[in-house]
Amino acid sequence: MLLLLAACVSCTHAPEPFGPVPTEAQLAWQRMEVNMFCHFGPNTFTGAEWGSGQEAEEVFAPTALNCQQWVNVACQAGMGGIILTAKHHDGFCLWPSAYSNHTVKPDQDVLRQFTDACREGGIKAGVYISPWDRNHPAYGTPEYNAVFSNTLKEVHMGYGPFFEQWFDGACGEGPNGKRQEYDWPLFERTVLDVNPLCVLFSDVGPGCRWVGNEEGRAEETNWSRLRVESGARKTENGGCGDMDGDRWIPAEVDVSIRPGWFWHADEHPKTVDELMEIYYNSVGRNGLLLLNVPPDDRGRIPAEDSAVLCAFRAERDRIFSHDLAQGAKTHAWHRRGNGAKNVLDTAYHTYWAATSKKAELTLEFDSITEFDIIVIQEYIPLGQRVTSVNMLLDPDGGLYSYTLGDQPLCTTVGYKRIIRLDHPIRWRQLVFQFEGMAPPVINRIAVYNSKAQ
Ligand code: FUL
Repeated sequence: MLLLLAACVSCTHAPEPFGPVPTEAQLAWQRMEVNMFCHFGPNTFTGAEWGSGQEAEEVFAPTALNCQQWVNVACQAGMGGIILTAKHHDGFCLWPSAYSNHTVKPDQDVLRQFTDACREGGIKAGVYISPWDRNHPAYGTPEYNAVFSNTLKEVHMGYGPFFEQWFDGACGEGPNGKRQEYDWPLFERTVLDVNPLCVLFSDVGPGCRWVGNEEGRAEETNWSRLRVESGARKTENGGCGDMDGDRWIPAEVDVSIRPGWFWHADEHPKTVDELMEIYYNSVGRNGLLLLNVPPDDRGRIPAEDSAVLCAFRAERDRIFSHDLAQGAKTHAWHRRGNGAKNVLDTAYHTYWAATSKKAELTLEFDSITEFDIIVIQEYIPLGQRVTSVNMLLDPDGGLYSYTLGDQPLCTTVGYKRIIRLDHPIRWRQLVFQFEGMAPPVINRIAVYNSKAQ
C-alpha cells in the first residue's frame, strides 16, 4: 500500500526495494526516535546496580509509586514509548509471577500500573525481562529455559501488547554456580507467537540491535543491515552495522541520564548540552535513542530529571521547528517522475527517487540563507542505499565543494542523518551529490540554524 501511494505521488512506478527492508513494526519503531527506559526494582532501594537476588522482597518498597507521572514526563519530553525493567538480573519480578517466588505482592503489581498508565496516556509500553536470573533456583539447568519462556508468555499475554521486548546480553552464574545456555529460538518464538509485532532487542536483533556501548553513540557510518552468522549472539559491528548485511536490524542506542542505570540518591542527571550531544550521535546517526530515566525510591521520576528532559525537548523544538529549506526551489536531473520537490514536504511516504547510483539534487533559496545543520532522510521502506553525500555551494557563481575536514558531508544516511557544520554558512544554492549502492531514494532534506533564537 505504502509503495503504491508513493508511486502515485511521483506519477511513476515505485522503485524496487534494495536489499533487506524494515517490517512495518520496525519502521514504526524507528520513527519513534526517542524512547524512555525505566530501571526500577530492588536496586533502587539498596544502591546496587546488579542485585544478588538474595535481597528480601520487602526491600522493594516505593513510598509514592505513580506510573502516570512517568508517562507524563515521557510525553512532555516528546517520547513515544517507555520500556520498564520488569525483571532485572536479580530476578525480582515487578508483577506477581506464577513462575517465581521472588516478586512483588499481588496488590503491588507495578507492571499492571505501568501498562495501564501507558495505555491511558497514549504512549507505547515496552518490557525488559532479563534472561540472566541470580535468584531462580533452576537457572543454569535446562529447565530454566522453559521457566523463562513461561515467564515471557505470562507477561506478553497478561500485560501486552508491548512494542519492544528487551533481551539483555548479560549472562552470568546463578545461585547454583551454573551458567545458562539460553534457548534463544524458543524465547523469540514465545514472544512473537503472542505478539508478532513486538520488536525484539538483543545484541544481534532480530528486531533491533545493541549499538555496542552505553555512552549514547552510534558510529558515523551506521548501516541498519547486519550479517548474523547462524546461531551467533554477538557482533563486533553493533555501532556501524554491515553494509552487506542480509537482515534489517537497526541500532538502538541505550544510555542513562544518570551515571547508573538505577536511581542512587547521590547521583544527578546529565545536562541539556550532554543530552543534545547524545541526540546528535544517536538519532542523528541513524539510531533510536533509548534514554534511561530511573524512578527514585518513592517510585517517581525526580524533579531534576524531568526539568532536564523538558529543557532537552525545548532545545530540540527550538532548533528543529524552523526548516529553512521550506519554499526553496528543487532541481534534480536524475529523477523518476517529478519527485525532487518531495524532499521538502513532511509527508513520510513521498520521496525523490534518483535513477542512477550517483545523483545530484539542488536546493535554491530565494535569498541568502544562513544555516549550520542539515537533516537528510532516506526512504528506508525501500532499503538503505546511500554510501556518501557531498555538498557543493555557490558563493559567487562558481561551485565549491564543502568538506568536513577531509571527509564528505556524510557517509551513510539511513532513516535520519543530522549533520552539524563546524560553523554557520551563508549560501543561496546547495547541490547535494549522492552516491549509493543503488539509486538513492530520499524523502527529506531540511536545513536549520541552531544559532537562531
Ligand atoms: C546491561 C545490564 O547489565 C545493566 O544493568 C543495564 O540493564 C543495561 C541496560 O544493560 O547489560
